[in-house]
Amino acid sequence: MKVLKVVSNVALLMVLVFSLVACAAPATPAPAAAPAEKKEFTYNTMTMCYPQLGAESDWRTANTASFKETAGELGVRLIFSDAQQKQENQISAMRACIAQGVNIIALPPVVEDGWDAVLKEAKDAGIPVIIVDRSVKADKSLYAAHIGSNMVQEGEKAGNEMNKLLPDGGKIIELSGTTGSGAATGRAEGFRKTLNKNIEILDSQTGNFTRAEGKPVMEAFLKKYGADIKGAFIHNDDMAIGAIEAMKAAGLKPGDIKVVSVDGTRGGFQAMVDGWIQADVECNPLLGPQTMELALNILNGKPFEAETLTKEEVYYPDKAAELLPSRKY
Ligand code: GYE
Repeated sequence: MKVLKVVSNVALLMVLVFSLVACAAPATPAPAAAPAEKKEFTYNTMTMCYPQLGAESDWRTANTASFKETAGELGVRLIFSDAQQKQENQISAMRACIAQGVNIIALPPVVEDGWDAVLKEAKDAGIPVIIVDRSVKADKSLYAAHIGSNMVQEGEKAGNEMNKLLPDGGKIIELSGTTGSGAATGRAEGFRKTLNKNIEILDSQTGNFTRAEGKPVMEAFLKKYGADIKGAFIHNDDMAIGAIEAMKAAGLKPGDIKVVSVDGTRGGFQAMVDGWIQADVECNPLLGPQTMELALNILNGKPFEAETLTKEEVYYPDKAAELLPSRKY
């Protein structure tokens, strides 16, 4: 009985309170536009989706490690996948993340075109997207920010190095990155912009950023153009390492062909120590910490940079041995 009474008293009280609130409402209207208290994200409450494009190079391995390690250190929940260099896999991974209701997506796009539909799906679901590393050709309203390297500038640096290495001009070949990727397109463009007129690009083929594909492409170049090749612009260190194997097999000595490469991985540094690469344009894969900080700012409505470009140098054989032990990737 006693319990019942308490219950009925509570019920009565609640009716009273509700009617009071209801009566009071018109007198002191709550500001109609006031949003419900917005929760502040912390690293511990943030879920980030990272549909990685593949595992094609040492650069990529370091980039994956940077995201996984940073997430582990900060307590971010990271949903990671590997698309094996296939755009359709990246798109399905993104769709799965959207369906799961992640807070934010960081996308390293394998190629530049073809992202509009899935970016729009993310936007409609209220999930901001940060484009990481390579660029996309999509309307800027479809993503929140981009963080990565200026690929055109990397190509320009490579062109300057080739000019210095072949002051009297000569014929060269280009081993390019994945066709249609922002990295390959930008590097090719910047390179051609700065290359001296007395240097002729005999041929350009893709090696898809891998050692395995870089080697046969170089073999074919050597067969076709032989001693005419004075220089090689190679879009990453992994393909350069594959190409060096082909050069060795063809009986060439370090420096016979002047090689300008990109990335600045340990493998690239070792090739400089061994005399095979004459200049290595740095491209920094360690984007995890900056991307997660950016993500938190975006989610919390704080000011953030829509474009963050990584600071990068050019490395040469003379310092390679000294710097190699301190290289992080
Ligand atoms: O140079 C290459 C990797 O997109 C910057 O992709 C990246 C490039 C990098 O496979 O090694």
